[in-house]
Amino acid sequence: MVATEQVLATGQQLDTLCINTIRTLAIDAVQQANSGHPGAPMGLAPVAYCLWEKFLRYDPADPTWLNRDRFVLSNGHASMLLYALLYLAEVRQVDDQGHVTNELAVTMDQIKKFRQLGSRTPGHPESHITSGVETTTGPLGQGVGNSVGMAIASKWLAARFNRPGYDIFDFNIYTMCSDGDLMEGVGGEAASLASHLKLSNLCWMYDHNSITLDGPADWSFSEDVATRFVGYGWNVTRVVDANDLQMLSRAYEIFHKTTDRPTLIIVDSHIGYGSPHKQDTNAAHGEPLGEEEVKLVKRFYGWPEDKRFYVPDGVQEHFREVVGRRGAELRGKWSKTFADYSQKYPELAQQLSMIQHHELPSGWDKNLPTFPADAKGVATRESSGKVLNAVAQNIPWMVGGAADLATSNKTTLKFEGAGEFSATNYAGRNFHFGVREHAMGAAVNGMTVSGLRAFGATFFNFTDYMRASIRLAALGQLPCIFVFTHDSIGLGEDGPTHQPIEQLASLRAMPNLIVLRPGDANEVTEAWKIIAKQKHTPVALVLSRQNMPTLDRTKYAPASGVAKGAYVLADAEGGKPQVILIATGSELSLCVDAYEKLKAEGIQARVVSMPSSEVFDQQDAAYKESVLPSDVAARVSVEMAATFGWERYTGSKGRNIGMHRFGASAPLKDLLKYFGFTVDHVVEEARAAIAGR
Ligand SMILES: Cc1ncc(C[n+]2csc(CCOP(=O)(O)OP(=O)(O)O)c2C)c(N)n1
Ligand SMILES: [Mg+2]
Repeated sequence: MVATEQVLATGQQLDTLCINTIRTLAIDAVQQANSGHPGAPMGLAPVAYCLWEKFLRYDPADPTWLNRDRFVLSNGHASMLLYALLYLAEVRQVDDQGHVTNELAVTMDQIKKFRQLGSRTPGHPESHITSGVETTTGPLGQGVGNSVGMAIASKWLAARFNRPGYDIFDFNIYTMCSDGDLMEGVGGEAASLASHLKLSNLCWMYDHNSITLDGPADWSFSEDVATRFVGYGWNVTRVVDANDLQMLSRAYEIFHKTTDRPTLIIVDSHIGYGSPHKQDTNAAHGEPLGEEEVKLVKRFYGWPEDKRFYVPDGVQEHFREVVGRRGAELRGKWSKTFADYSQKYPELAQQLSMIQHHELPSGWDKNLPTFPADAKGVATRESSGKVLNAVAQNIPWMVGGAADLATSNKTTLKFEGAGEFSATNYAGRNFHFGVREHAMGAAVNGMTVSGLRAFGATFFNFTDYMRASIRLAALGQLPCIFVFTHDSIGLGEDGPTHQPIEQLASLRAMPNLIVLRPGDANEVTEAWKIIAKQKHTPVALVLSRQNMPTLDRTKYAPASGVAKGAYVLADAEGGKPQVILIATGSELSLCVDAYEKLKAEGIQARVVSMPSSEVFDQQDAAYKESVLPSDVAARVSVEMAATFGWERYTGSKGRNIGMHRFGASAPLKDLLKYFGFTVDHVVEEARAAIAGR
């Protein structure tokens, strides 16, 4: 052998050794946990390895580097693939303050604790737990959706922050995905949006392994994916053997050369590559291989059969020398450029620091509107549109849009320079997500995880279409802003298909989500203050289509009480109520009217406005007691929605006015009467509560 061939041969051997290390780590971790999916990492290891080894611009020493390429594992069930890569590349853990530590994000100990309580290696990747995990994945389709938001963020940041000679942002998003990701509707919505926006920085690697959990993929999936994606406007390329590193490299190079659209690399792979069982049959594969098969597979790989969690000499070194060194060089170069940039454009550099840490610029709350008392009032969607326009002017990286309902949702940013985001203007701040609620949710998550304060809007009823994304925002601790208008039967004539009933209760049941349903225009302003301050919690802002009075705050308590989630708006003389009326949103003024009527009758009532039960629950016991004194059992909640959950605040003797069926198509005033949202009904229930009936 001549010297060059020798080098090549050694190089290839080293590649194989690295790839098989990833595979066997996945096999051993799943076996030890007696739970998990070894097959996908075994099939996909070369696809991920080729990317990390040759192309990914990523410095394991700083997983917070702003311009790092993002690797997203949308088929989150293959989590061990990601954990093995993070381990081998020695990616560092970032602490709660965002500082990079010397600790490894994934140690061998953590790999051995795969899927165990408190480990950094949960069953599916969770970005708030493990540094290097760019976004939380597992529900198929969400990761590909997130990756579209990340690609949007990269383009937006580049358009807003790059300056001649200073390409601060040009990062790419590489997303591994599976049959399930492409079967899920959200995957299709996201793909459609990505090509419409010509996101050339987005690459999906599709694991075309012809199998799903139930059996052969063609039991349920027989379309021509390539043709579908060509139809979307993607650049589609194919690698017919997942083990062919050369062809994989070529495919990644094609992606790099493609400047006008996203790229799909269809990779034909064998799930459980190397396993006599899994490879050739359609056996179920979401389970450990079993001791016997582990041995057979290791023999096939030329691996010592009895060694577990074996990392041969040279593997980690190779990652260090190649991935680590390239990453360090690239980041070093970038940091020098960024240092110059910071000198030249200190304001922009400072903004980037705030973006990275979800911090607010000083003066973020200046010029927020206050609204004078007005009996006719204004819909909260209207007042919210005004407040949003003020807040967004103060926070230049607040961006977003609606799922084709911007004029109804009132979310358009109208001030000078806001602009429309499009394939020809990546600097725009108004987004048109199209009638794609789910992809909007997933994209907003991806934009938020990239530092932007992104909002997405639709009718409240359609939260059901995007709920999985809202849930991942909550789980992944992303401060996303979801704006939902047409919040109840109050929307009127559109009828029960559009009238939310159970959505409030169901979103309130979701951990780490703040639901805010403000009760007048000034409460809207206060609600936006809560939203702006979030760093780890998404908010669902729930707004009305119909007008509601702007309450006279000289007569009633100031709206600043919203900051505590619930507050006493109007009180009994001496603060000793016989009955407490609790309301949110448009029902607040109804309770105020009932309160006045009760007062005229000599009944001592209190009105509590509770725009956010989550925020109220966080207050100390003394405050909660001051708002809802335990010795007042006569309580009435009023909300045009399912009453589920209100018992927590009204107690066993309380009464709940709400919706116990779907709504109806009719003018608002008829609906209010028909469903009992009248002053007389509230008064009647208040009397009944006092009487203990
Ligand atoms: C939304 C959603 N539905 C169902 C599942 C459960 N699940 C996990 S993997 C999988 C399908 C596996 O098929 P494929 O996507 O082709 O992945 P592969 O098994 O080939 O790795 C399913 C249904 C899920 N994770 N997410
Ligand atoms: Mg599959």
